[in-house]
Amino acid sequence: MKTLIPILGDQLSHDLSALDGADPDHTILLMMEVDAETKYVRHHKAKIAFILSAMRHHAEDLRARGWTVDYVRLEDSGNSGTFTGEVARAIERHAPDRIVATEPGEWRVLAAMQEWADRFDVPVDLREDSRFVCTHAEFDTWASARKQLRMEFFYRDMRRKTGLLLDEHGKPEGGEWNYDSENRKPPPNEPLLIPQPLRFKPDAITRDVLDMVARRFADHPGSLDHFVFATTREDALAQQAHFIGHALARFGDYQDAMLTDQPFLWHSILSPYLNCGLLDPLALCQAVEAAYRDGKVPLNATEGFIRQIIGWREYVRGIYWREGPDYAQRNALEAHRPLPGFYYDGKTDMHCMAQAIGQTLDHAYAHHIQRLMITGNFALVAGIDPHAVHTWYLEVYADAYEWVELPNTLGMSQFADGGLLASKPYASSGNYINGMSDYCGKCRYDVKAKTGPKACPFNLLYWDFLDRNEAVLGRNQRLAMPYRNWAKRGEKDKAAIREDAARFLDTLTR
Ligand code: FAD
Ligand code: DLZ
Ligand code: SF4
Repeated sequence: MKTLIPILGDQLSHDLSALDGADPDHTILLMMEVDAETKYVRHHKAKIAFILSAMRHHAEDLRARGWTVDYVRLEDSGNSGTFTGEVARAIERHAPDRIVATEPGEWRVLAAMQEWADRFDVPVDLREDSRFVCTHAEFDTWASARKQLRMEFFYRDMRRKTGLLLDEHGKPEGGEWNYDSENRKPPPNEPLLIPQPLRFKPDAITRDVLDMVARRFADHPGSLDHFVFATTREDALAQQAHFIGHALARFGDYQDAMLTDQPFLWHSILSPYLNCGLLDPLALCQAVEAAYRDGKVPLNATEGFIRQIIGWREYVRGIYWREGPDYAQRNALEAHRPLPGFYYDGKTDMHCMAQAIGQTLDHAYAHHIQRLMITGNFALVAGIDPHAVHTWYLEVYADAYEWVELPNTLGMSQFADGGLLASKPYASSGNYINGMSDYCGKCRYDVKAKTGPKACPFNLLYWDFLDRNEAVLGRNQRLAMPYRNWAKRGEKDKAAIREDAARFLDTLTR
């Protein structure tokens, strides 16, 4: 029986469920570079180059392991531009008896794949993606039994399921499930000790892709000048080992810290590789646990890192698939302001925003707190349309696929799902940013000023945000204290904040 197995750009794993039981002698693996995927949002140039180069390297790797790979390049003549069109052409070329595929990471692509059986009159076996710790059914069972879907309890179940960081009695290593209270220190004053991620010199395959992307996607955001991503499994594993050896020990301590012109700090920079399939999340967590058991890294860093992967990463995926395709349309705070232009060029005199956006355009990377508490926080308190914010995050990060980006942006960062994912909005004044970074000392605004021409825009917008959204947020217990503080302010004071905030917001749309 001849089998056609399409492999998508984020399915670059050898243990893909579609390959289970496949016989290399009777199987054609189909890989497709298609316009529709490169253009459904205006992806950062480096994101496109990373995915296409990783796809081309993976095809070589598969061939070296004995598979027959039919690889369609973006500029091949006759390329129809869509997955469905390319599967149709491959059916003509190979006349397969059946199609086997692993489910995709987006509702949009799933809808297209679900039509293949009818459209092509070939049986389609669409398999669950086994590269995640939690299955769809397990997440549904967990979520159905609860009123509130809090990550912490889900995470404990994933610890029990994987056996990660459990002692011999099945209890959490060290006695606690979560060591966050030992994490999140302000930035260290020792820039010379900051480890830098490995930089991978583009090989001939990557150089070809970079040239093509520069030509074809010149109007997309971002730069190709700093492209140093790993594009093979071997190199991604080298970055994994480098992170564990040089940065992991202080990952927990400085997880939330931000420093001018230091894009990476003690973060792993592994999300692009995990999400496209070059790295395996469970194997990564096991390697991290092994470093702890060998006494090389402390428990707070180990637990903090593992929580991000088997906790947050799995949890947001569960939410994405459970909530359905209309999740992307939610707008609980009815925010409708357009995304300011400086999200695409970094030209703003807010130093924190210029830093987070600037490094995003350079590297297609920003770490979690920059995404959540700088660019996300600003969009939230400024009342930007969450769908526009979602589109931006999906475009600009090399690790962005809808299953992981959407719940993080729309739910966690913009509170547009009304609190399904986060128990309160991640909104803050400049004070938080000042505490976790060195940004404010280099800014033209004064982080201590609450009103007036030098007032930090985050200060104005934070209170204005609470004021504007009191009808929806006023009864949130976790916001009781700030609302009490707001209520205590005199009317003159409140009016000054509202006026200054309105004046500032006006500059965004002009
Ligand atoms: P590290 O800080 O080293 O963390 C280790 C790993 O934990 C990451 O590689 C990632 O796989 C996982 N992780 C950590 N936090 C999360 C989280 N909240 N959700 C899922 N996985 C997590 N992550 C993406 O992979 N793709 C996205 O498109 C994406 N969009 C985001 C949008 C917003 C608004 C926010 C607030 C967060 C987003 N994240 C996204 C989560 C997180 O910011 C990135 O995973 C992280 O910054 C990647 O950098 P790193 O590999 O150096 O991570
Ligand atoms: C993101 C992306 C891009 C830019 N290009 C391609 C492509 O040409 N071919 C491909 O197979 N995948 C690409 N991808 C990743 C897909 O968008 C991703 O696999 C789907 O959204 C399913 O998650
Ligand atoms: Fe950002 Fe305000 Fe600090 Fe400037 S003063 S860096 S705008 S938080």
